[in-house]
Amino acid sequence: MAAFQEQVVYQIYPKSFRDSNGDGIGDLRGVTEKLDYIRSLGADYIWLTPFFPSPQRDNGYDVADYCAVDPMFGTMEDMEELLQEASARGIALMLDMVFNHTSTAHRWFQRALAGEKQYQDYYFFRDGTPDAPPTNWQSKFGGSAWAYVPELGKWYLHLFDVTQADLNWENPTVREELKKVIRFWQGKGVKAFRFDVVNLISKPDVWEDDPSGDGRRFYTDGPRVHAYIQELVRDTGLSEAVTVGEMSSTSLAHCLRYTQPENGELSMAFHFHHLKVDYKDGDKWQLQPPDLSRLRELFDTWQTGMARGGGWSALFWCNHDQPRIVSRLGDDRRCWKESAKMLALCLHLMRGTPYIYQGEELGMTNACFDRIEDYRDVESINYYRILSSSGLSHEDVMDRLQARSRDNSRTPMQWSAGPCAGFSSGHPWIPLSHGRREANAEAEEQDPLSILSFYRRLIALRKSRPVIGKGGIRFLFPDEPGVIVYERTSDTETLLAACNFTSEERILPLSGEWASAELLLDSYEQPPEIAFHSLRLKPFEGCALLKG
Ligand code: TEU
Ligand code: CA
Repeated sequence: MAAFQEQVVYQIYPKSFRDSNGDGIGDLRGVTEKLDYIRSLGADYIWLTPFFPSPQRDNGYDVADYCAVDPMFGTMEDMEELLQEASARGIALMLDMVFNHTSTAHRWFQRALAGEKQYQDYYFFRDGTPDAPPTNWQSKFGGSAWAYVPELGKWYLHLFDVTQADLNWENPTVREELKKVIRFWQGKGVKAFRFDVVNLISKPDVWEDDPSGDGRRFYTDGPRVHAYIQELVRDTGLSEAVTVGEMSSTSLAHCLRYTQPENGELSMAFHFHHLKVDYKDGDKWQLQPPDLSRLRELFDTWQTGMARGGGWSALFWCNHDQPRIVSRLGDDRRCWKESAKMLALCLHLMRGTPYIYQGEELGMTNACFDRIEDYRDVESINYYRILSSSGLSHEDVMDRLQARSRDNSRTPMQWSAGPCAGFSSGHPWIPLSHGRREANAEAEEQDPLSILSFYRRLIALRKSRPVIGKGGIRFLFPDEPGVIVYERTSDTETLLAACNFTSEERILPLSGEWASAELLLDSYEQPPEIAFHSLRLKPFEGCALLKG
């Protein structure tokens, strides 16, 4: 297999991907059924989000047993079959290790609750009285990050839901337990891993209030995080594997350390700054139109900085926590196909390993739920309550959920225009998107101009043009509003990607040598106009040119 620089990862949220037995819930056999589809896309890895036994408070990110399969998703035999069938098609599986916290249903936590001191040390339990949590830190899903257990007279820390208790990595026994989990899956042949919020695992030595924030400054990229990752990687031979860490609110300096090969940490990192340009004052729940200058600047800073320091990024627009990108930065009404393709081109030709989230390759749009009862996500439901009680009207809160809810990306995968979009023969656990239904695999499969066909071409291009995986990167036109243009270079060729993120035409001055360049891809059917000294981009047009 080629190195991960030339590869592409396809993310599957199994609950919403394909239901093989009609109970309304996607499952592992559903994934196996669709392997040929993923192969035809050209993806090398499938990142499978958690399918482990779980109370499903956070759709499986609340893990109760790391080494088993939840019956709602199937059996261990189904998992083994999936591994085998994927491998027969040259596809490797990437499993999702949620090691910052366990579900409170995990037996470790249950034994802690039963009073076993040894297991209390697996978590952060602190003595106290019900009126005074140890710190003022806030949970990422709203409310205090501490929960009180009256029977024990103690508080425990949960940076996410109250049923997701943070693990105490300071305790060497915890670190050994987690290594056993990696070895268990390696024993089944798994060679790639994603680590959920792994930059939050090292908590500070002293617990203190955050005078102006939610506490993240104390535990984000915490004091011993690099040492813990290095130890985990070294002791489980993970340097041979492909690994990616999800880095919440991180910094460029830390991402370099997480991913520079000589540090013995991870292959690559997810960082999120580019997905906050439509957060007003950095607050996810306050809407503002995307700040496109900021977007360009962030890509420049991170791409150039990671390249200079020899780090590696996971490139992504979409995942199971993010709204659909075509609804967010594109125009899903008037320029649906063109903007979906432009966004794909812009991301895939940058320096890093691209991730495609199920349905993104079809141009699936946001859910557009208009009733609170349609939402399933714990964060959305919590924030409905929090925002409503802050005095906002029902309509205002619903607008914010429509724009920001994680359920936007969790609606059933659209396989066809048929009943239930071909996802299930039963009643799906979450409603279908009210957005575009023509975004479906059956309709796009045979259409050479579909978004799906465009993704296939982009992936094939990465594999045939080493400059995409290996070349340097330089951003151009810093002052041109609403466009992102960059150049990728190797010793022998130069690729130019030019993307218009606006609904107006943009004309860019371009040096004469590009007039004779090869047009590799364009988000429109008609190629762009390349006059001798200018490139004219239509609304949401993206194009890639190559000169030898
Ligand atoms: O997400 C981490 C995370 O902090 C965000 O993506 C979060 O969902 C968002 O900022 C809330 O606004 C990871 C998983 O991807 C997510 O699904 C889990 O809920 C979370 O960790 C806890 O395990
Ligand atoms: Ca099922």
